[in-house]
Amino acid sequence: MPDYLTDDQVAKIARYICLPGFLSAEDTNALLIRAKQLLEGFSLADHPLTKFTTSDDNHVGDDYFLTSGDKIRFFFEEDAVKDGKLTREKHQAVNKIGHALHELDPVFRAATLENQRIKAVARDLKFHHDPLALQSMVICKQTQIGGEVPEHNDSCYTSPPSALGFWFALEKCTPENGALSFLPGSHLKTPIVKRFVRLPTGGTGFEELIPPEQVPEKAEGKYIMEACDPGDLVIIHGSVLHKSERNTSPKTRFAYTFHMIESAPFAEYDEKNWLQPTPQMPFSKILDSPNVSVIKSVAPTAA
Ligand SMILES: O=C(O)CCC(=O)C(=O)O
Repeated sequence: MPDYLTDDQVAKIARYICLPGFLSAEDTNALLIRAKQLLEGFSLADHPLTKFTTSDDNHVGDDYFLTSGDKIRFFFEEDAVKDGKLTREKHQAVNKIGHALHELDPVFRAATLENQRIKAVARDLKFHHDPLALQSMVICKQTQIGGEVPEHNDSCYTSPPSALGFWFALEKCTPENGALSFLPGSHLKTPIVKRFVRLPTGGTGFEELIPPEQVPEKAEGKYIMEACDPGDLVIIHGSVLHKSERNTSPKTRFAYTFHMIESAPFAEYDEKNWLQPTPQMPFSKILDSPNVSVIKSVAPTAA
């Protein structure tokens, strides 16, 4: 008998599942308030004004980004920095906060590594033997200039691919402020064709996994938008294509997300990945004791 999910929900992880009201109003509010405190509190004094952009030819690759895996750092919206200066107040200029909130910040840690419901979901899904948490972020989608997140999937970390995204709405997410959309079934038709890696020449870039002439036609279909209320959790299969549009509305769209992957020896972590565990901060386990067996292959399965 699953602890938290229904059997139907477990079956749907081959695409994505939305769990309304996963976080209580109190817990959601605590995360939102904490995110806003962090935005108010960080210093611009030694900040390199790193922007977060997802376009292929201009991806973040500076040291501030590359060494952020075990820190809490602040990345600006593309349109919030002009001629080396912020065009608005810093708390309204940050695109995302990352990438070790779940390790370092007590409020985000409580919602992630110490969250009994997350452990129950990991046990119910049996998607991983011994899941690890990594890359936590608050995505702010600021008013008017909130950056779009182009179509992508999240399976870049391990061989075989094993990522699940846990994405929590902290505010109401609507078509106007950049709610997430998904391409159902894309996990079956879209092999992982490239991944975001550290380049030998420095910085980051995309490594092609399949020669361009062998890349199959793009998965066809209609994106489905998941409008969400604060506290809803969307669990995203690592191979499912998803995206979110630019926010030009007067309302922010704060969300908290982290990724869950399989550990060795069941999956091998890619040493080229931009995000590497450190001796001081290895990736933390989600479960107190591993799942005895997995019922979902980490490779995509039919929905
Ligand atoms: O929050 C968003 O708009 C995008 C999130 C996303 O793509 C992800 O968590 O992988």
